[in-house]
Amino acid sequence: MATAPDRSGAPAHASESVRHWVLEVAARTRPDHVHWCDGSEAEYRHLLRGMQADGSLLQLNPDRFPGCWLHRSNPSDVARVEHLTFVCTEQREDAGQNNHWMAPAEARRKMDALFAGCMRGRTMYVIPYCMGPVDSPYSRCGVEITDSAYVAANMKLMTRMGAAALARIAKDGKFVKGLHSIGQLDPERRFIMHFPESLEIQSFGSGYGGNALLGKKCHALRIASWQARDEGWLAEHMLIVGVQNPEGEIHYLACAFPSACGKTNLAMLIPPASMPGWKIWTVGDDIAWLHPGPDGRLWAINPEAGYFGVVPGTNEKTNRHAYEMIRHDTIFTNVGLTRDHEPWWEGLDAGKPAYDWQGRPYDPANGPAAHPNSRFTVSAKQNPSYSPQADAAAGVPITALVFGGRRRSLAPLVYQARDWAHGVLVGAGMASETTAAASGDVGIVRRDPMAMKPFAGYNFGDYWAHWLAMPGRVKKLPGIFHVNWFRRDAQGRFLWPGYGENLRVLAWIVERCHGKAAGLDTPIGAVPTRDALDFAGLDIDEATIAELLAVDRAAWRQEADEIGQYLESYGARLPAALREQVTRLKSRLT
Ligand code: SAT
Ligand code: MN
Repeated sequence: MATAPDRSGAPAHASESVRHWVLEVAARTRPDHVHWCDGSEAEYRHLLRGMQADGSLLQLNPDRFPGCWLHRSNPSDVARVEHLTFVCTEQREDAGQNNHWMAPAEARRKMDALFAGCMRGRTMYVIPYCMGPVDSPYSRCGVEITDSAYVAANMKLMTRMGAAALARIAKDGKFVKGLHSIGQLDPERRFIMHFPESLEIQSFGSGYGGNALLGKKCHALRIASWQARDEGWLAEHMLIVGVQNPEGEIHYLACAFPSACGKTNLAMLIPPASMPGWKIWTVGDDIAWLHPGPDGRLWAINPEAGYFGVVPGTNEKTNRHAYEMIRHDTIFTNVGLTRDHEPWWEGLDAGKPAYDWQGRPYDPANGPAAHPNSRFTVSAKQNPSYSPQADAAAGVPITALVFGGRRRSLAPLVYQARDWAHGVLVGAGMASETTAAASGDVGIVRRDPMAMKPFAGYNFGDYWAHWLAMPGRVKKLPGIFHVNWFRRDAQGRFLWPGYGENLRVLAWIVERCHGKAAGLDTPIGAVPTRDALDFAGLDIDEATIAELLAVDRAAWRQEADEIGQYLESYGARLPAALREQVTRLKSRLT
C-alpha cells in the first residue's frame, strides 16, 4: 500500500465520511482486526493464502489450472434469495409490488440486532470500489464492509477496488454504503436489505455472489436504478457486446436476459465458420449503465470489471473463449473435482468427477457433480474478446437494445418493436422460465420485465414511466428488439442451434437499424423475411424456419391479455402511455 495509514488504520486519502462510517461500524460489529483493501496483487495473494490455510479455498491443480481455486459454499447458500431481499423505502408504494418491502425503521432494528458484535474473532475488510472506469463521469463508487475474505477476493476481480476508488470517493463526496456479514450462514437469519433513499445496503447471513458481492446486483442494479431515475439515466440487467462486420465497423448492442439465460455466452460469442470476417467484442456480460451522451445517442458503460458466470455447460464448443478464460487465475464456486484436483462440471467433455460440489465422493444418485448454479469469478481482462472500450470513460454508443427470455413457445426467434414506446411494452411484457440462479422452482414461466424483476430498486410502474421519458433525453434512440433462443418442438428439442449461430440474428438486428435488412410487419413488430436472415449451412428445415419466425395470432391475443392484466396490477402507477400500447397491440391482433 502506497499511502501511510493513520491511527484508525485508514489510508491517508480516505475521506472523513468513509473513516467515520468505518469506525462506527467497527464499534457495532467488534472485529478483532480491520483491514483496508488496497486492491493490489500482493493483497489478493495474501487473501487466497489465508483462505487456503483456514480451509475455505482449495488450490486446484497448479499445472493444469494455474492460479485457480475452489470454494465450496454452505449447501444452504448457493443462489440469490429473492424472498429474503427487501427494498426499504419510507413509502411502501415506492418499492412497488415487484419488491418485498419493509419499513426502514423496522429493517434497521432487525439488522442492528444481527450485526451487533457479529465480527468478534473475525477480520473486517473495508473494500472501496468504483463501478465503472475510475475516470468516467458515469461511474459511481461504494464501500463494502465485510467479514468474508472470499467476498474481498471476489470484489478484487469484479470491481475496480482499492486506492483509486478511495480517491474518487473523496472527490465525489458521495458513496454507497454496503455492510455485509456472513453471520452464521443461517437461512433463518438471512436478509438482504436495500435503503435506496440513503444509498445503503445491509446484507447478513449469506456468502453467495448476488447476496454478498454488494457491488453487483445490490449496488449496480437495485440502488443504481434508483439513482438513475433521479439523475436521468438507466441501470439495466444487460450485457454489452460489440459486433464487428467484415467491413470493420463495430456496432454495440445492450441485451437484457434473466440470470442464467446465456448473457455471458452471448457477450463472448464466437462467430460461426459461415461468417468469416465477423468479430465480437465483449464490453460487459451482466450490467449496463446507459446514459444520454453529448451527441444525442445513448452511451453504455459496464460498471463491473469481472465476470461471475455460470460454469455448467461451458466447453470448447459452447464457448471456447470462456473455456480458455477460466483455465487460469479463476475462483470456482461449487463445482466438482477430479482425482487430479481439476475442476469438473456437467457439460465438460473430458475428465471424470471424483468429488461433488459438497466435497462428497461423487455419486450420481446425489445429483450433479457441479451445482447447477456453480460459478466462476474471473477478471474480464482474461477474456480473449475483451473490448478495450470497456475501459473508455465515455462508454460505447448503443445501436440496439435487445430483450430476451427463455420461452419454449410463442416468442419468435427475433422481432423488432415499432418504436420506442412499443419497445418499452415489449420489455415490460417479458416473461421467462425460472433458473437455478435464484432459490425456488426452476422452469416456471414468470413475468420478468426487462429481466429486472429481481433487481429494479423501485416501483415498476415508475420504472416504466422513466423508460418512456427517455425520448425527451436521447435524440437518436437505439432500436428495440426481442429475441428467443429457446423455442422447442413438441418433443422438447430446441428449434434453434443457439450459441455462435446467434450472430446471424445479431447481424440482422444491426443491419435493420441501418435500414438495410428486410422485415415483415406483424401485429407484434417486424420479423425478418425468410431471406433476410441467413440460414445457409444450418441443419434446419423450412418448416422449422417458418415456425421460428411465425406469429400465432390466437396465442398472442392470449399473451396480450395476460400482459395487460399483469401491467394493470400496478394500478395507479402504471403509465397511461403503456396502457395505451397494450390497447394498440390488442387491436392489431384482432
Ligand atoms: O445474482 S448473481 O450475481 O449471484 C448471479 C445472477 O443471478 O445473475
Ligand atoms: Mn445477472
